[in-house]
Amino acid sequence: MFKQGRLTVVEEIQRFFRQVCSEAGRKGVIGFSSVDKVRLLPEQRQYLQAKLNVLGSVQDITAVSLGLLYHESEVLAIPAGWRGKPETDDCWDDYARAYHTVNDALNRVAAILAARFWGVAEQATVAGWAGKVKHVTEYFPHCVSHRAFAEAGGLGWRGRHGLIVTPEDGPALRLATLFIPGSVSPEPRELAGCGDCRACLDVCPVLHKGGDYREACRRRINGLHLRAEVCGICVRVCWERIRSRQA
Ligand code: B12
Ligand code: SF4
Ligand code: SF4
Repeated sequence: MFKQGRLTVVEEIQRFFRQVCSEAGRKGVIGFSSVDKVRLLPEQRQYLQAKLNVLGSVQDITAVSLGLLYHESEVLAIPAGWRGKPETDDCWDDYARAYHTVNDALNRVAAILAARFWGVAEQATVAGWAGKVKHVTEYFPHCVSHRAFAEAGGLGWRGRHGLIVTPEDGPALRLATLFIPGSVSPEPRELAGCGDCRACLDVCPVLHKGGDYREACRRRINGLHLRAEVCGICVRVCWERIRSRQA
């Protein structure tokens, strides 16, 4: 790993990240992986290659996974059990608003880090397409999977619902990825995994559809007509499980 002054680049990024997270008023988690070692869909590898051209002909590129956690009140706005549609007295839309707030904060944090460390950032999400997209696969050529890098960087494990589950706060976070020149060796992290828990599978009928759950989830989210492309019931249920393990 290369050094810059007394701190390694990793330590410097971690320190800087903590500072910008605290300015954004959110807790953050960060992880590092080698871009070459992460398995991506061919269309996402192609998208990434084009994006990385701005870094020139560097040999090694490190993916820096950035996660910003939701506040507890935002997670508690999600219904605690399955709900077919919003009810007049629930606060589900507060979670939808938080989706925008966290995405904006993440995009800002990623842009600040990209400028400081000569990198290029992948924004939090492909937002505002929900009305135009006819099938979930239409998203894939226009982004890289943050989860693939977050998993490789040890931010968390891939839960049974497909999301990244962190020991800090379960899946109640949003992700972005920064790509910087240079190579790092990822720090191994102790991750408990799902064990015998199946709470997300029990709560969500969509997750029983195997690989097809992605398209079924997209349709369900569209049908909810919340203020953002969210549902999040699997997030809430999992978050509660992880919290109860910590108690
Ligand atoms: C498209 C999309 C959706 C679609 C499809 C979801 C999906 N599972 O793919 C819809 C609209 C349904 C959706 C729903 C949700 N989403 Co969404 N979504 C995305 C988006 C924009 C792209 C995801 C993507 O690339 N999918 C492609 C699949 C194939 O990727 P993957 O499963 O990670 O697999 C990778 C590797 O495993 C490997 N791989 C897998 N299969 C194969 C096969 C081969 C042959 C190869 C070579 C490689 C390979 O390559 C893949 C791609 O790199 C990301 C943002 C981003 N840029 O990452 C957010 C994201 C995944 N969503 C997120 C969230 C939170 C949600 C929701 C909870 C909505 C909400 N907030 O209420 C639900 C949960 C659904 C679920 N259980 O997964 C978060 C996840 C955070 C976390 N903790 O993990 C993300 C990362 C957004 C963010 N910035 O934080 N989402
Ligand atoms: S709810 Fe349980 S099974 Fe589902 S991802 Fe979380 S820990 Fe794993
Ligand atoms: S976000 Fe998708 S996977 Fe999660 S509970 Fe809702 S419908 Fe199921």
